[in-house]
Amino acid sequence: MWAAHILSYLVMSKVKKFLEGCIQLHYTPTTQMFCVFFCLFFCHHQANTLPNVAPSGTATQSSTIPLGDASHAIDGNKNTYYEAGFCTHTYDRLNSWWSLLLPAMYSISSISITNRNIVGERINKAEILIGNSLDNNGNNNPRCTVIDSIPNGGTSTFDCGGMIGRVVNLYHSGSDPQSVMSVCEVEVYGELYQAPSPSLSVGVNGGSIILVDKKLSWSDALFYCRDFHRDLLSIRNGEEQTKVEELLGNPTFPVTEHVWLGLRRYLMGEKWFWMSGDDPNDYSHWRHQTQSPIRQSSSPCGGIETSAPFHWTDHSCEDHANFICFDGDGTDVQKVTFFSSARSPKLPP
Ligand SMILES: [Ca+2]
Repeated sequence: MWAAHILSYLVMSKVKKFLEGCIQLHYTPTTQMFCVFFCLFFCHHQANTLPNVAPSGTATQSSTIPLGDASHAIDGNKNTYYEAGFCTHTYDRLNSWWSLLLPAMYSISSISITNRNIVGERINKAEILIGNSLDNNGNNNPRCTVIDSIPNGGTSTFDCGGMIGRVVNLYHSGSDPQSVMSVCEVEVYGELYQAPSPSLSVGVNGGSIILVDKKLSWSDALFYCRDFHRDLLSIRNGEEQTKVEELLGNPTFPVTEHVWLGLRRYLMGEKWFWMSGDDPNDYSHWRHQTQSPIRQSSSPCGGIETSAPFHWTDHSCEDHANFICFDGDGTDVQKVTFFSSARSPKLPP
């Protein structure tokens, strides 16, 4: 009786494993339909129902040895023989990393990693990081877990509990004795949390300025820009002001009478500052030039008018307005941290 039960369990496990693998592999649609149908009976609804979103992203890594392209971890092929050309491989250097930039923000439930068939211990102690920051190549993001080990040629799944982000990294940190990052497949299971809105952009020195087709309060606009780009825009000189005027002069969608910039006034004072941390005294284009950039105002949130002469103005922080983000290389200055009780506690700062 018990022997029959154990045998039955073993057979069911094999069937379940086969069917789940069948669903995840890129077979023909008809074959996948067959697998899904039978999995309803055999898999006990334990198969990961969320899609693997990793192939929609772009993979990079700290360095690449021949045949070890970063994209091999998201090519859909779990072949674990390195020489076959379906695995990644960095050089043997400190702090090696592999990074995946997704096209939107996802709530990530789990990550599966397929290890090489030999020297699998190289993955030991690597951190799985998830977030929205691209600073330090994405290696400053919150940690999902530290990998203890993955068997040679095996696939292990790590629960990340719905962490939110569009950057997924594998990272050998400074305290980690391993130095080569090499994996054969990374699957990221999650659901769309927030997709970027349509936008219009122009290039500036070192990056681009992006007018977003979405209307948000000042603080939500700040979070949006920090999630999908670098920050709400700072205008640091006349050249950047001219670029913004070009952008606002020819919008391809209706825009509000003013759009948000990263301008903020100290609540207890008269001094305005840029959320990017850039010096607010370098350049200004306030309506009342004699009072700028230091003046008392009714509202601590600043933007720019969308018609000539494109003055900077303050408006109620709760106004839902379009806004301009900046994307590109970071400057030496430190961003100003902003907290909001309305922000979901699941979101990384
Ligand atoms: Ca692969």
